[in-house]
Amino acid sequence: MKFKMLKATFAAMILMASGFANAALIYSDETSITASGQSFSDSVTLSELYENVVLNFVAKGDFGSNRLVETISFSIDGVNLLVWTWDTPGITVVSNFDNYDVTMSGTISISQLLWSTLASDDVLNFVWQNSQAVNPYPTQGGSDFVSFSLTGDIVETPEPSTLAILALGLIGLGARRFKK
Ligand SMILES: [Ca+2]
Ligand SMILES: [Ca+2]
Repeated sequence: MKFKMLKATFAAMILMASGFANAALIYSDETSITASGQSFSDSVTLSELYENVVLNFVAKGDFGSNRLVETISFSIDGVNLLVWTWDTPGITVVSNFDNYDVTMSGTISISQLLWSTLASDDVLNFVWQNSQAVNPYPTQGGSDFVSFSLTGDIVETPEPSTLAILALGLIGLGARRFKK
């Protein structure tokens, strides 16, 4: 029983030291493909600290016939995170209409090292770019679009007062154990 309590206290201390983590949406967008060689850009200002940041990316449309020229690329703050076409390894590809409409989807984990660089100024600039050969074909295989979301665990840094209360609690616990 005593050992269990000690273990629980220890776990609580580690949790406090590392901060609490909550998965949250940082940014998401879905844009229809309506032009050849279309591009997209937007930016978001960060108001939280994040870790374990993940990019979920989906591109549906004319990426299916010529892997050398029908590609999409995506970057944050000028750092290229993907260049995809129908035979890119590690992504899920579904053919909706031969040579004219495929759905490509995948997940990319952003390392903490890269994230700390990207988030250092609290602003993220998103850009995706279809190559010129990617044309809109809404009548073949349905409408074409690019969608993505960026999610991460919010790092909540504990208030100093919370830490003080925890420290007092631990001292109290220790004193009680010592008395026995
Ligand atoms: Ca094409
Ligand atoms: Ca289509």
